[in-house]
Amino acid sequence: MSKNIRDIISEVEQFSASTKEDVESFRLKYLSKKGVLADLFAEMKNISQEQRKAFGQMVNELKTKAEEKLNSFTEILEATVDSDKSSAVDLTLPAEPYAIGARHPISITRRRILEIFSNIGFTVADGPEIEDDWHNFSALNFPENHPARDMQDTFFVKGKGKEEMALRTHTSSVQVRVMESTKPPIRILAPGRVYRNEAISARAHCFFHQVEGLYIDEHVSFADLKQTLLYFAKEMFASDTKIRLRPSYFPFTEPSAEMDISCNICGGKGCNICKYTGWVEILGCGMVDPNVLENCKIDSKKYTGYAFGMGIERIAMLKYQINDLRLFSENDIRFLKQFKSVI
Ligand code: 2NL
Repeated sequence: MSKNIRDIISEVEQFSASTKEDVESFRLKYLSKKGVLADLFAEMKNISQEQRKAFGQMVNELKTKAEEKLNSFTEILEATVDSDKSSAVDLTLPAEPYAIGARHPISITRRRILEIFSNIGFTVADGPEIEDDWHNFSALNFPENHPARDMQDTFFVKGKGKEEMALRTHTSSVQVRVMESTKPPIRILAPGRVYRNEAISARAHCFFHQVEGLYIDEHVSFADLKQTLLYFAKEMFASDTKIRLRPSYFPFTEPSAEMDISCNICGGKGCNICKYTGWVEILGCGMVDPNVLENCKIDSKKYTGYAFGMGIERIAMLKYQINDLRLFSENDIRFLKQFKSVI
């Protein structure tokens, strides 16, 4: 009997397998429930007491050998499949479906705003989010004691031994940089993220996105501003949209105004969105204060300009009827995937 098992052991040792099928037939022959090993274990009870120990040892040796062999077959087979993908991959199978995402509503809205103004000759300018006092406040005619400079309104960051810096509170700082370095005519848009120290709610956040516009040339008038903004409102919302300007105040413009559009939800009849007034505020604007031009070394006797600023979130909320500012920054996939079809 032991002679017999020795033969089986050497058979196992010499077994060669080059395909998955070979390996499986090896497993079936030696290690399956009806295989050689199972038979030998079953035979154990028929073996005489004296021979049983030697027999058991032989069978165990065979078992170890067979298992080792099976493991090495499997390893070799996996390694060859890995290194030779062409035979492992069925190229006739259909491709994995590709999960297509959606643009963020802020991106969609920003792109549309830029497109509308680029059609009438505006180009895009960029600048830093961490600004010095001059570009964020002083050049823009903010007095030394203006409340916007307070810790409650502006985030300040300490530079290493350098002057205290602010997270920009508007993208006007970008426009100051352009005015300082460019001779008019200037016709630019400054899109970007801005920061304000506000408690987070449905209507306020500590950061939001803005697009500001600036046009400086000889003879630029308030009529130019009004007509440009009317064109924008019609393009952004609906061709029958009306605008209305209300006097306002900003340190960097004089005169200043806030612009409303006719409510495109109720068509001016009165609803929740327009608080039953028929109008909704969408932006602030005005003629660039001569002090600002002079701060940027632009001759205010020769040049005039208009500027405006709008919150991208606000425009997107009106356009898509979104009622909570927090949705924009929570990354909830159920919100974001609703914009799949919008470019
Ligand atoms: C608003 C109002 C505004 C400006 C931004 C501006 C920039 C320069 C000079 C003068 Cl460099 N003005 N920007 C003017 C008026 C209003 O923004 O409500 N933004 C969300």
